[in-house]
Amino acid sequence: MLFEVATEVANRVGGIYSVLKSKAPVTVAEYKERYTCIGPLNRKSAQVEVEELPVTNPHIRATLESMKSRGIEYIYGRWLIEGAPRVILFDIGSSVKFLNEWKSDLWSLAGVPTPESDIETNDAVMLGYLTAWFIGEFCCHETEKAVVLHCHEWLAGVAIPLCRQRKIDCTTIFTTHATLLGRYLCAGQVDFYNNLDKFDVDYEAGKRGIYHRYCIERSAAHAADVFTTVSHITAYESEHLLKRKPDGVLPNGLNVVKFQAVHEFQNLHAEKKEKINEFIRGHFYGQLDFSLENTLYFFIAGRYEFRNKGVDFFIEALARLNHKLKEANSKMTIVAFIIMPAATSSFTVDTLRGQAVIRQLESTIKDVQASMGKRLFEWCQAPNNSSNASQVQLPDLDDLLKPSDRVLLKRRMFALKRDTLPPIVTHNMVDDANDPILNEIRQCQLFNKKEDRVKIIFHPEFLNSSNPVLPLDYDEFVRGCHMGIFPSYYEPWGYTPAECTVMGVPSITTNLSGFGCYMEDLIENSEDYGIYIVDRRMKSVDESINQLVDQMFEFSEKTRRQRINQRNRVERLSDLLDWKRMGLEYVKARSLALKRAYPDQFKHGANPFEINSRKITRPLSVPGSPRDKYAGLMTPGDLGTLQETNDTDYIAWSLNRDNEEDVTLRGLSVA
Ligand code: G6P
Ligand code: 1S3
Repeated sequence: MLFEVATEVANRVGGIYSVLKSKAPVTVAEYKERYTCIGPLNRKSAQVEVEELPVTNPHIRATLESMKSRGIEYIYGRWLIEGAPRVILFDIGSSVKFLNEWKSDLWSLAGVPTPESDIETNDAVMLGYLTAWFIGEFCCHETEKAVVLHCHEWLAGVAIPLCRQRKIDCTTIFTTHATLLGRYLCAGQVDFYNNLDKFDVDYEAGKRGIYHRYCIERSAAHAADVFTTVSHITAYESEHLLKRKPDGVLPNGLNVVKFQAVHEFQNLHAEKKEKINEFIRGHFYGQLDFSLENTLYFFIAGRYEFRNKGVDFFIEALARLNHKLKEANSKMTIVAFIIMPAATSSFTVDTLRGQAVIRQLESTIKDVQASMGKRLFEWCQAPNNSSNASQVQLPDLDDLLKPSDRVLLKRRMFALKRDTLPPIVTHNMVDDANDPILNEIRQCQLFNKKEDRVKIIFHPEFLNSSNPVLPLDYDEFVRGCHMGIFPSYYEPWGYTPAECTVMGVPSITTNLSGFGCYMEDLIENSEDYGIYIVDRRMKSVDESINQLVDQMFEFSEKTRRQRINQRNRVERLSDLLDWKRMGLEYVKARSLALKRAYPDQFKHGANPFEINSRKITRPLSVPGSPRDKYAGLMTPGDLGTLQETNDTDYIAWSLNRDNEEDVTLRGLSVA
């Protein structure tokens, strides 16, 4: 039986939701009804994401009924996503009466302090105790099958030390998708990667007021049978900040949906780009003096973490690119979007007005077009205009365009006039004067001036198709763009460039992101495949920014044909990111967890999947373990550390690749 616990089960917040949702089809295919996700109940999202069902498994039912008899509320049902996994969502509020008792237990059990005022930590404690309660009782009922408890991130990690301390008959996996300290340290002005081994972790956590959270994270990492992260770079970070070397890396995959015909995604690009063009016509109304045929759309998107997500780099690089394009007399214009949610009150009047005046103009032109067409039709039929067989008379513009049409058109054209520059932000910001993105744009003077070859648009809200200004879902927007730019400083994995890849959109990432390192390890000449990687490890800040500028500039010089070819190549990489491949690392992690918890039940020296007990079932697909370093058959974990399942040694990973033996498996053919 597999239970996966996270705060983002049926509740979209960030990356972990994407992991669980996209992974569901492969996990359900392997575990079927033996797979259940556990999370806190958020009624608003559960209403649309979960269909309630009666509990069929007798042991789960008995456990939940017993919890209910002590006042615990929950929802059991089917998560309405592909794979339809079963979910148990605990109403955390119904356990508040136990909170103080649990907090004091956590203190005496693990020395983890939990201050009164930290609501997030209180929720983590309640979710952890509810999960451990559930698993403890469930394991008493279920004596036939082995139980794997897989918790994601510190917010869902409290259950792990509890299970260990209570000696519950299950095996545990803890996956961290980022470390708390890493995120905090990187957000400040710290040379993080060069000092990883030097930080006084308790002091640093205490200084930032997150010591108690850090304790939860660290205890989950240490108490788990198997501890994993999402990338090598985060594994390296965890080793130093959490003081346990992860047993393996579970890279994030995507549920890749292939089109029947290859050209279909190219058509989608053209279709969605036209939607973005419409928005641009409105946004730049009255000042659209650049050709949309020679315009490229770049974007950065994600959680608003100014330094961690590399927005500082992006804006500085755009300013330098602007200068370079002007110097080169380039005919190209770059429109760079920043899609990051911030506190706003509404769309600006100018933004709404821009879209309105363009739509009015469009609709007036349609009307005028229709009446001109009718007049032209009538003119051509009129016998007077074609009475002479050898000569026909065509109408003048005045015959077709009536004075009333002219007045209407002029009014629409007057409405397009404006003295101000096209805005750099689409919304009214709550704290305009102190917003880091706006201040950086101001400092770099990227004001959408006529002479600028790089224009900038900050949309401080996630996209959706009911947006009145840019009515596109995020996926559609990505398809319509030419390039995604994610120069992150702190990025344990980074779904954004991975999503670009499966949609056939080139992207720029860094060798400080899990995704960037993964691709760099897999593909030689990744730039040819539309995966550009900025070196933020060995280069100075200035050099890295210049590298980013060169990559963007080089892209701007490509012809349309070259861009189309590159999109085809990028799209071909999507198989590398498919859960069908990435999911094998999860299989290995579970296998290792079972092996550690029940060593006697594995025959000595035999294949770990050849199981000597009816308690543990064979996984659906046993991961391959290619030995040939240069074969294209490897699984992602062969770059990683989940080697114990295959009875080989841990392969250490280091930031400085020059000092490392060649443990990577380059040369994978993706052509
Ligand atoms: C797709 C379409 C082509 C279109 C092209 C525009 O490939 O199939 O019909 O010409 O996109 O590409 P661009 O890079 O200029 O947006
Ligand atoms: C984390 O979310 P984030 O954007 O805060 O988890 C994601 C899923 O594993 C990961 O892709 C991302 O890099 C992490 O940073």
